[in-house]
Amino acid sequence: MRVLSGIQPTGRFHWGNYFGAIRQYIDLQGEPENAFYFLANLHALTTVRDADVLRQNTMDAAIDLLALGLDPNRATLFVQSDVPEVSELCWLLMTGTPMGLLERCHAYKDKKAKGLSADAGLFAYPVLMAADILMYDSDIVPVGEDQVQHIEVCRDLAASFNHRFGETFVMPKAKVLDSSARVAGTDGEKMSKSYGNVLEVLEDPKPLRKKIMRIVTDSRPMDQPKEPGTDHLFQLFSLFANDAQRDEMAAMYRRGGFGYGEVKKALADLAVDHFAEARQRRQELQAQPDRVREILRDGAAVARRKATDVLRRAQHACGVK
Ligand code: AQP
Repeated sequence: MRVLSGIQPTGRFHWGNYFGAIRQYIDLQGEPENAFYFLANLHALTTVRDADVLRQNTMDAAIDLLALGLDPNRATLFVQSDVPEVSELCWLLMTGTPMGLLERCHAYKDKKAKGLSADAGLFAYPVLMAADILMYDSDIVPVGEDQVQHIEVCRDLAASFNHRFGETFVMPKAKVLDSSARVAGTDGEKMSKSYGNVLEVLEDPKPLRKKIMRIVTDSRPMDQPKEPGTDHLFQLFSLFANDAQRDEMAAMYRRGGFGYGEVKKALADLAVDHFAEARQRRQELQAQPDRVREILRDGAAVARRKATDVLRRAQHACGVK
């Protein structure tokens, strides 16, 4: 049983990335051969167009994942482009991909709808993502809710390749955590780098507190009771709170007579505390870049061994070898 997931080094990780995906990576690690996690720098190229920034982001992302608890003795961590086989597999899949399937993918549709520019890389991104997954015979893909559609595309492409050329690919399944499938940003929309509404995981306490205090809330009078279930500030608080803290906060919402400033302060205290150890570990890792590079190099060697096998199988099946 192999778990695989990728994350883009497009900037520092935010709470959506952590609670939607990274936390699952850490929970699901066990044996390095069975837990593959990669930094999706080829995907990131659709948004990061500065070579130095992309290289730096990739290193930062590796350090952050290790600081947050990814353990190279229990998981394989690598950079996507260090396994070039994935680009060839992407092409093998691309040739059978209907345009209409990609036109329906919401990551592309949403960006277009928001007036953000899209290139062919963003349009074809679900096919590269399918190659990323199928390349390693992955069984389980832990992701946030926004990626479930892309896993469905991957399954469609695998099924159609298998149907045409004979059993080649393992059929993967998405794994989504209900409680944090879609983390809201500071404006209540999905937390997303491109929407500018993120709270970063390893941000220093002072600027983090400031951003939390600026979370948008409604303007109902303080004495009015409020429904916690539909409030994004309460959702964010719940990510960090234990059951007792959550119940107490929910009761306060229903009673009314409180200010959102109190909730924000409680959220900031919990969040700063939650990531304190990881912030410390990050500082230590930052001082050992060679060690981090070595982890990535070793990870790529393990991933590439598997990728070579699967690519050979796919090439053979479709007749290019
Ligand atoms: N708001 C979110 N709630 C839950 N999970 C989320 N993920 C991202 N945002 C949320 C999950 O994080 C993992 C990494 O995905 P990614 O590398 O594609 O990150 P992203 O989508 O690039 O993050 P952004 O901020 O949304 O970037 P832009 O704006 O550039 O697209 C995935 O498992 C994803 O589900």
